[in-house]
Amino acid sequence: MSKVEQTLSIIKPDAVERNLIENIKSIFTKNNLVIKENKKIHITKEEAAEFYKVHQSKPFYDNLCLYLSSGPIVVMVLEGINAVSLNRELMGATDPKNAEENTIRKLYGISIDKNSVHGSDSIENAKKEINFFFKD
Ligand code: IDP
Ligand code: MG
Repeated sequence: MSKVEQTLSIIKPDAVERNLIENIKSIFTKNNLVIKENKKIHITKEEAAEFYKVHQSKPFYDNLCLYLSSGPIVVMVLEGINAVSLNRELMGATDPKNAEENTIRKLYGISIDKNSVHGSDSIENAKKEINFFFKD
């Protein structure tokens, strides 16, 4: 089924640091995702902890929050047909070692924690995550 959706994408500090913003955005736009909102911000560890709350019981939670708040990030709302699953496909597997050829994480990811991008994993979470960064 094809449906126009919105999803949240984050370009993480490792990718911003390596000047990969435009390369990553062009992968989205070439694949029919429109960047509806876009901002470069630097969040606090507390904000990262709130954003990643679903992972609070995981052993990597503290590092994850420290990492997302370690430098500037770019947060975007992507819109298009099946945007949530399309973005996940374009991102590739969480661990860049397991990511398919030509996915963002295969091309640019350094490691499972420095994996260059975040993407919402469901329509419901996309709504929550978009609201987290773009409250109107
Ligand atoms: P996802 O980003 O592919 O949706 P999640 O399982 O939601 O992956 O995990 C969120 C983030 O937490 C990942 O992008 C990655 O940076 C980090 N992470 C996940 N699993 C591990 C791990 O086993 N060790 C270290 N970091 C991890
Ligand atoms: Mg996830």
